[in-house]
Amino acid sequence: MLFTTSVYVKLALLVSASIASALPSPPHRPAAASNVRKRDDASAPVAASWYANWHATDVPLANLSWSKYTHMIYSFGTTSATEYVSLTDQDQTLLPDFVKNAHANNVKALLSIGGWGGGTNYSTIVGDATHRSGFVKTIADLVKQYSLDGIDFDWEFPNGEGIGCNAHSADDTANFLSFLQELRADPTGSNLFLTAAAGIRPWNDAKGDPSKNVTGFSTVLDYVAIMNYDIYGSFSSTAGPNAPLNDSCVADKSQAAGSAVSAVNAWHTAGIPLNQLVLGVPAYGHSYSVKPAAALPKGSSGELVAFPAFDNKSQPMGDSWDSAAPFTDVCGNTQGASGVFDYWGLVKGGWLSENGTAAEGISHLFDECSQTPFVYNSSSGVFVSYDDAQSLAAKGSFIKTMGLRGFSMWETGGDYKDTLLDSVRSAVGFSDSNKTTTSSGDARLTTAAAHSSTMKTGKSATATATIPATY
Ligand SMILES: *[C@@H]1O[C@H](CO)[C@@H](O)[C@H](O)[C@H]1NC(C)=O
Ligand SMILES: *[C@@H]1O[C@H](CO)[C@@H](O)[C@H](O)[C@H]1NC(C)=O
Ligand SMILES: *[C@@H]1O[C@H](CO)[C@@H](O)[C@H](O)[C@H]1NC(C)=O
Ligand SMILES: *[C@@H]1O[C@H](CO)[C@@H](O)[C@H](O)[C@H]1NC(C)=O
Ligand SMILES: *[C@@H]1O[C@H](CO)[C@@H](O)[C@H](O)[C@H]1NC(C)=O
Ligand SMILES: *[C@@H]1O[C@H](CO)[C@@H](O)[C@H](O)[C@H]1NC(C)=O
Ligand SMILES: *[C@@H]1O[C@H](CO)[C@@H](O)[C@H](O)[C@H]1NC(C)=O
Ligand SMILES: CC(=O)N[C@H]1CO[C@H](CO)[C@@H](O)[C@@H]1O
Repeated sequence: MLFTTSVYVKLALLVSASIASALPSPPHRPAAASNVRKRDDASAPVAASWYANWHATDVPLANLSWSKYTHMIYSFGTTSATEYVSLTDQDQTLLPDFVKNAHANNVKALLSIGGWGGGTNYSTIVGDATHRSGFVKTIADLVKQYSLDGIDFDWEFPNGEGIGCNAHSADDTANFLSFLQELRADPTGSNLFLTAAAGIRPWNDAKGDPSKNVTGFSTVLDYVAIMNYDIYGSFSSTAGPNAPLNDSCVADKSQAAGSAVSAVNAWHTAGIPLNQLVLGVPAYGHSYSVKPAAALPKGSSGELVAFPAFDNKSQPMGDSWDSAAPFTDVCGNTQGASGVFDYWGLVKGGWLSENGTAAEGISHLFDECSQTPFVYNSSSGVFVSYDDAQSLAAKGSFIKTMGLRGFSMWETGGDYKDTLLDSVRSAVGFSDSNKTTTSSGDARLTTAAAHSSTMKTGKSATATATIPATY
């Protein structure tokens, strides 16, 4: 997740009315060596979450609702141009415990490498043949040492500065693909569950624009998780939805900063099959300092505004996981409070009742276009854009309708009594008690195929209701 000004989010949105003429062919991978773990069924739906190691004390591994997940992603190992993947002392004990818990619950255990602050050396590593081989070997060794089922590559973002000091080059995306191909050619790498966490636009090409053809990645990655959050934040010119489902319906086109709808279209058009796309969903929201006249122009009994002006020099404190104490980030820059409210933080902080309704004295809006909620405290001037059970049900329905692979939630510990997790699981079609979906894998693939052909011809009557006309 992003906490600071990002060049990436300011990139022009790729608007494409035309649909890719060449649809991606089915994934092909090198033959599996016989002594390694059997690959997952390529259509098996995904209920995943990123587990943030820095919240391990508050979110004990033994307390997680393991039965509700298919994949769990330990976050983060960081990139290093000398040792390739760096783990901390804490990871030496926490990661084995994580894997043990996952396997005891029949959940695939992945290690995520990178993250907002941990990807500074990705470009250096994948940009050099010796380093690429070293990275492959390091991953193979880590997988064996920790009994991992897979690796998640969270590079934020190729050919960009990311947090501000990422090494980057015009060849980043091409080198990333070369590296993944080399990893797949390795006997251990060939059988891993490999995923990438990506932004809402396909990885940058050599010119710094979203790539038009990332088909090659679909043959080496099991899925790409689109991190559809931080779409609005402290870096934006107004407050707005953290994780919009849709942005083609905004009243003012300048408010269309990205969404699940436009991101899925962009990645699919660039060549990733729908059933290899996972929607990243947040269990948190962003806060802003907003004056009552901007948030509630028609007075306290009028409707809350979704895109009010805010004071970017006065970042409110988020919940108790946030801190006002300045710290120095990996780039050497001083950072303050993030203003992040986890979903539990909104409940425990008195914004929401346990059932998710806004507390007495708190203004609330469920925005139609973004399908996300907002709350506002006019006494303190704090405005929060977040996700709740209703917005996650809308995202889950979208995942199901589009035939996406599933969801992945940032972060495991953000929820309150599984309110968000249960909502998105149920809307995607997972049963209450176990990991299977209520609809069969075949039905999901049929749906995806129908969407693909509709996108090509633009003609199917049945699909017009579910495929957005514009993105
Ligand atoms: C974890 O679960 C145990 C046993 O149910 C409980 O006593 C403890 O309070 C829980 N810890 C947290 C941080 O939720
Ligand atoms: C996209 O890339 C794939 C894999 O590299 C290639 O086979 C295909 O021809 C490309 N498609 C287009 C339209 O350039
Ligand atoms: C805060 O907003 C002002 C006015 O829109 C803008 O000039 C400035 O760059 C913003 N600061 C940050 C840190 O985004
Ligand atoms: C997104 O908005 C467009 C334009 O209003 C609409 O046609 C489409 O159905 C919406 N899609 C979803 C998934 O809400
Ligand atoms: C939600 O909880 C609040 C506070 O307990 C209560 O006043 C309200 O009636 C509840 N709403 C629903 C829809 O259950
Ligand atoms: C709303 O703001 C008032 C005044 O700062 C504060 O006393 C109250 O606790 C706030 N409510 C919430 C839910 O943050
Ligand atoms: C899992 O859920 C499905 C659908 O509800 C049910 O048919 C099946 O018996 C359940 N399996 C287990 C192990 O609970
Ligand atoms: C070992 C290594 O490669 N470290 C570098 C990773 O990137 C950061 C940020 O650019 C550098 O400061 C490190 O030297």
